[in-house]
Amino acid sequence: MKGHRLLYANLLLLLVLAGSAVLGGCTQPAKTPEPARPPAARPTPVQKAQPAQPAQTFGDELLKNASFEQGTPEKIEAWTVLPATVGTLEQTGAADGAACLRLAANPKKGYGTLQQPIDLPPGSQGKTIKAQVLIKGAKAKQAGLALLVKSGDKETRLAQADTSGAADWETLSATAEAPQLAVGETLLFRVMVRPGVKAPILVDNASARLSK
Ligand SMILES: [Ca+2]
Repeated sequence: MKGHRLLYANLLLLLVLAGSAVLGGCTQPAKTPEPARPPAARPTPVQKAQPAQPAQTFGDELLKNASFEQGTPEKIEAWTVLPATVGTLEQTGAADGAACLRLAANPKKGYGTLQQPIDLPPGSQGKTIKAQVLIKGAKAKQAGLALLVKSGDKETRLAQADTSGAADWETLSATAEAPQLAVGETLLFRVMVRPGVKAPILVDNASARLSK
């Protein structure tokens, strides 16, 4: 009996194996799992075209005699040429109008300086003040433009731009937030020439304007 049971068991096993082989042959080969797809991107909401930011506009010229057209060669109207500087009006080679300013530093007295106070109209605080000037004849960093607040001997520089050494007229621009001036403080527009610069530096078309 034991031998029969073993035989049956073996037969059964064979049948099961054969059956599974047949069935396996009929069944579709298991599909290889597809690679996981990245989650579908959410449809991006249609971006509404943003209206272009309007270019910042600036108001009237705040400087007097901004193009150096008024004055005598040695007395330039509205501008102060500090004693360390030799400044003369030139009637040739101007970038704007008929005249420009020729500026040279006195090597014994430090920086050459040309400046004018800017009268800020009421309601200027928080607006942008944009200063510009054209300069010719300066090598890199030989001359510069600065906006500064002066109170007695104390000076606080708000913005500065230096020459890059361009061969022709170069525009220097400096912008700052219009300051709240306390009593005794003055906002100055200043052009500086480094000590010892011998080549004449020409200055023209200065400008200081407030954003609207
Ligand atoms: Ca001019």
